[in-house]
Amino acid sequence: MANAPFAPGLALALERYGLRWAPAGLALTLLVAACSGAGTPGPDGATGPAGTASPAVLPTGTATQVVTPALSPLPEGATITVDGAGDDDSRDDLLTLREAILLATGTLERGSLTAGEADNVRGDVGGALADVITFDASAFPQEGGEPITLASALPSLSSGFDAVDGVGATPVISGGPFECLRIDSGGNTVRGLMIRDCDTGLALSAGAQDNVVGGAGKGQGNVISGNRVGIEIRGRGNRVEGNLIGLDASGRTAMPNRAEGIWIAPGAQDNIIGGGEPGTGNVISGNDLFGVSIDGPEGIGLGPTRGNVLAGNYIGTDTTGMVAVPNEYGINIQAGAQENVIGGEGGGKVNVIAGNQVGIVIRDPPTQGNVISGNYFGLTADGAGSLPNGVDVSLLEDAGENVVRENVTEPLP
Ligand SMILES: [Ca+2]
Repeated sequence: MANAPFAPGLALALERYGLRWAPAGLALTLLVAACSGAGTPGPDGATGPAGTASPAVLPTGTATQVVTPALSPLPEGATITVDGAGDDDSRDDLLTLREAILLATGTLERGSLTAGEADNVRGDVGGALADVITFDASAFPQEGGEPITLASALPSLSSGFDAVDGVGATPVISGGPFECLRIDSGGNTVRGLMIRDCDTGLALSAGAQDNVVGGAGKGQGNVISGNRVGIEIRGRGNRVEGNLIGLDASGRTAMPNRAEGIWIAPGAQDNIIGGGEPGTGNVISGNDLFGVSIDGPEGIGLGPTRGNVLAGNYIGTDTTGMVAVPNEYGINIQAGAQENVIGGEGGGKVNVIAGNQVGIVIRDPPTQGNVISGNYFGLTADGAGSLPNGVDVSLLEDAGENVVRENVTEPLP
């Protein structure tokens, strides 16, 4: 462990985005945890209770198991094919994404469509059914297609168990200074999209539960880049898998979200970013401020931000895991976020946190019980080469007790 000068960009960067910053006296020193090699004891700074390295075992006496009620699935509904790249809701021959969401959530009646629009709706449709919105590949080709340029936020996915599925086409949603797409319900899927130029690309509200953003299969991941915030999560039990966050579709070039790639916002619980199964890892790189920020409820009066898991992601590299595409801060944990897990036991759960200016920063007194274990810091994804962060782990002096142990910081033999 060593003291290192405070990275001068942090306070300024936080201020730029309207975020709170610790008192100046505390900001002057970073406590840098020298991460241990594999299998060796944690650094002095890791003062959490023993036996907490496994993500399944949270610090004794502090874990609150929240049982999330299971959602009741809805019966199968329509397949709705979007063939218009416009953003209108008008009775013409083309069906837009806006119209498709209005149909799937029961706001637009099928009977009011023109014949040309109704041809794009196969099966019974509406808010009581699980509808799938797909995209006509001839209208959304891989090369030379037009983006869907939004004039305002899309209608939210409010009725549950719908899917917006861009797999097989190449739909690009280009937004503006608003939340482009919002999920307010449970069991929805959003995959195969590119979402850019939005204030927030995709927002999962406090009522969003058990949704899937992306997926492990080929083409199921989304590209959510070039926004202010890529994905905002306030709900519970959602999964974010196989996405590119802060990179363009090549997976090699930065297309920054300006604040957070993924913002796990106050009150969010039990969400999984990545997960450890093949294909579930996200690549979260190139973002101007934070790759992922886990933000506690301090001073806001919401329930705890707890039990969120980041596993199997590349944070600060390209899709190969071998080349740096830096976030300023790979991961930020602050404002009383508790008992979140970065990494975990088992090869697939390794986050590769490399190439960033700072790998992880943890700060604020009530920020405690978080476990950072089993990750590669400053290494290529194969563990064999060096791909340094400026600083791997910055435990600010005002942070509570967190566990940083059994991460790998030296190239494997
Ligand atoms: Ca229309």
